[in-house]
Amino acid sequence: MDVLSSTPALKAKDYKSDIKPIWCPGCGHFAVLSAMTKALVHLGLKKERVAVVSGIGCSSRIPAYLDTYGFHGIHGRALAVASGLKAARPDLTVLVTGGDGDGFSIGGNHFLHACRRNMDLTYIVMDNEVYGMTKGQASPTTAPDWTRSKLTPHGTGVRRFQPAAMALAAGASFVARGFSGDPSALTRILVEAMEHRGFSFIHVLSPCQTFRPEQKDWKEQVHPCAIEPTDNPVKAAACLQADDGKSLGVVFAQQLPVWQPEGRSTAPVIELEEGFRV
Ligand SMILES: Cc1ncc(C[n+]2csc(CCOP(=O)(O)OP(=O)(O)O)c2C)c(N)n1
Ligand code: SF4
Repeated sequence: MDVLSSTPALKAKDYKSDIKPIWCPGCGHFAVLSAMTKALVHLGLKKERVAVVSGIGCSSRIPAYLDTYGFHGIHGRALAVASGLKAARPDLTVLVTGGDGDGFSIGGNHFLHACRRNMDLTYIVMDNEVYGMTKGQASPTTAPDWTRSKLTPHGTGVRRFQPAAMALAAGASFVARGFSGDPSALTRILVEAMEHRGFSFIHVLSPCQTFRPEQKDWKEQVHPCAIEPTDNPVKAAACLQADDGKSLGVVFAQQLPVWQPEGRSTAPVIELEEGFRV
């Protein structure tokens, strides 16, 4: 069955909160928000069974725009918070959202260890190769010769971080790339990612209209991934290493051991605090 034509109990708008996004007109993040609500519709998830956790950035505002449980956290710490939540409440579907700055700069170490821990989380990174919220500084995915930021007038001169290849190498059990300019395909990827048991990483190309206007050309540059989804990490790695960063689709999906702590802490917070007292 086509994931976009199922008959839902809730509609996409039911998953949206009353808060209107304050993103710039044309920001790619609008389409990602919309794809997320459509994926939730398809999976028929009850709003109270879903939690969306983020860090800080334009992309990290997403929890406020959804009528699910949400936590708009601190910069780079979304995966730490989400992992704690999933450990305590394995019954919830936990989604994590953020940007390339949030996830790969300050949050880079959490990213690597979340991949290898392989908890059942879905991590959606909206990559616009810039820090949008703080007005256009270079991020780890910015090309070394991008000179439009006053902080790096000669470019960073530093090789780009390769999010999908890194996720695979670090142990993520589902790796895909989507594009905000193709929201239907992105919705399908999100559905697959949320159905996958384990850590799903979705690298979403999501242009910043304001600080990277040239990214409007991405719609001419994206193309389908060279391989069908594989459970062979060597094949997936070869594909991603040869990749231009603009190929779309699910690259890798494999059932790997999922880390989930046994039992739950029953200690009240006051008792835990006591344990840390010096
Ligand atoms: C500890 C800390 N350091 C720096 C910042 C400033 N800061 C806020 S958002 C952000 C980067 C946002 O970029 P990205 O995650 O790529 O998201 P976008 O805004 O592009 O969607 C930075 C550096 C902060 N809020 N907290
Ligand atoms: S600054 Fe860029 S990322 Fe932020 S809302 Fe505007 S277009 Fe989107």
